[in-house]
Amino acid sequence: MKIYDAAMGPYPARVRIALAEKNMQSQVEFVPVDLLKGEHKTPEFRALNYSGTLPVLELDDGTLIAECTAITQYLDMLDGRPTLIGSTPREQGLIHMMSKRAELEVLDAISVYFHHATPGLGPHVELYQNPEWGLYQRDKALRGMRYFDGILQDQPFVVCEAFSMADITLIGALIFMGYLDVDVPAECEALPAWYARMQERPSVKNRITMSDLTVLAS
Ligand code: GTS
Repeated sequence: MKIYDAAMGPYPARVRIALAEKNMQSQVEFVPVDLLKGEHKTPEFRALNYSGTLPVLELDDGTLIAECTAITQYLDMLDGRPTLIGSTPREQGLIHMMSKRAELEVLDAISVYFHHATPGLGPHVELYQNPEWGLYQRDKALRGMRYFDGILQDQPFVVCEAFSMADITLIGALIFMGYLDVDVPAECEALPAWYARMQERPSVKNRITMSDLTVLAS
């Protein structure tokens, strides 16, 4: 299997965390794609993923699976013992819902803020920017964080009593925020406490970060 990604990217991190949780990193070859050069918007890359985004999983038979949720689902099901997407219909429904909610209300909103209201990936990649839309999405993300703070006041994980894909999606959002000037609202206590606990997990703690790349480049 190959995964086209950018090592420090918040969305790719979701799949890398899932791989580490499943202890499957050695089964994958990572193919780096340079976002700052806009490699993900070329016709060659769009032939792999119409949406022009990372990550993309390519199976040995050439099958292409994009979208972090779909990739995580595929990887989690491979051994027949899903631990991230839920094992009962109820768990699967709840985890899918909350992962989608973490995407819609926080992670994707932060991403829109980045691409529209900051320099984003630079002028040759960001061909259309709407700063007002970006700031609106940043505020949406702040509301989403307050929502998840409320959820996490009553339970240790985003869904039920176990770590899941829904936690991974929300971790992706906080990784993205860490690169930007967006902070968790000051009144939120459960969300930062949850994130501190998440960062103790080897799958999260040992991931490649921006500072690792800076060290490698120096
Ligand atoms: N819905 C997609 C998914 O879940 O996979 C979104 C993927 C996405 O936005 N990926 C980012 C991307 O390709 C990668 S990263 O910014 O997290 O590294 N962004 C580039 C762009 O131009 O949108």
